Amino acid sequence: MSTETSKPYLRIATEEAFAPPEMLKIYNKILAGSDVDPGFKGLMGFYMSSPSERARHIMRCLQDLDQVRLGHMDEAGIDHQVIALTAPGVQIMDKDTAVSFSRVANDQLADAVKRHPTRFTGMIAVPVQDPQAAAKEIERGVTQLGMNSVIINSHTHGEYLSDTKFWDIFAAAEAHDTPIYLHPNSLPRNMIQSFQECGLDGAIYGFGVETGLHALRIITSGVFDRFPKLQMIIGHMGEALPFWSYRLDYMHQATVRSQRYESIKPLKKKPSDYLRENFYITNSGVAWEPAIKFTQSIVGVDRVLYAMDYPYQYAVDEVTAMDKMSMSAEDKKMFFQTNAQKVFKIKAV
Ligand code: 1DF
Ligand code: MN
Repeated sequence: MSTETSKPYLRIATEEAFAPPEMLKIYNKILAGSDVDPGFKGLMGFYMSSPSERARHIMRCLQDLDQVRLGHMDEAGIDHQVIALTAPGVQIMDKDTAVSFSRVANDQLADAVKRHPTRFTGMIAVPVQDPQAAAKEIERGVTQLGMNSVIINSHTHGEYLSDTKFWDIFAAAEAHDTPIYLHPNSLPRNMIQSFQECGLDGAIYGFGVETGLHALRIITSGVFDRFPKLQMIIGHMGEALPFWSYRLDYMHQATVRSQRYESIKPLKKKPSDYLRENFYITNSGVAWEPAIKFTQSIVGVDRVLYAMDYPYQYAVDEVTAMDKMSMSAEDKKMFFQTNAQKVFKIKAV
């Protein structure tokens, strides 16, 4: 029996990042300006200037959409990557640059998918700063570029998608049936100090806290009552929200009943119902069987997907650990392959 035909599943990694060299030029300009966003400086300012081996390796991998990346995928046994513009993407740029550069980035990613259709799928980057332009870019991504999902790197200059001024983006995503991957960003100005002073602002903790907050703000603002078919994806084991479900449901109801906050309004469903019906969860950065199984038990095996977070967490041994999970063959195939094929509408693998 050849290894090809005996493979029980394909491994599709769903939160993988790239950075066009042209975007790094724009980042360098922003970093050279005055009053640079401290989160951006601490994140991309670090990776782009650090002489450390980890940073240099990440910068090289991020900019490649051909042999370097494919070599690493082969080495780790990753059959297919779902690729998105790395955080903060265009969201750190001024509005006009974000509008024009998101098109450039999406064209480049679509070209790479054309070069390697069985290996890559692309997400659509959108200029959140201009919701109408973002909605148009979703339409262009779907109809012209063959892409079927959207990447948003959490807050945009401290603003959250719970604000109704952004809801044209949700309307477009729902209309085009494109799930939105809500990926972390560095912490906004008004939040970063107490995290950065102890070194916990990044992927170690701050990212998860802020992105979890963002997802919750989207839920509690009533986005899914207004757009019931909208689907979102969150990484890092749901940024811990599955673990919070019980308390969220209890306290949301208690807060509504006591009319404590104008902003906590009654919803049609419990917060955890939206988590179960409107979110897919990836295990990016969390190659840990107990957390994966717990999340499957909360949101269902059809809503938990594999992700590696290449190149930030390029760890070959983690793939082996995930292969070894004690899980039925059917559930493992859903986790590694079929859920991703369905959510991202992947045809060629
Ligand atoms: C890091 C982690 C950076 C993730 C990322 O993009 C990222 C990091 C700039 O470790 O600095 O996507 N991550 O998703 O965990
Ligand atoms: Mn990531």
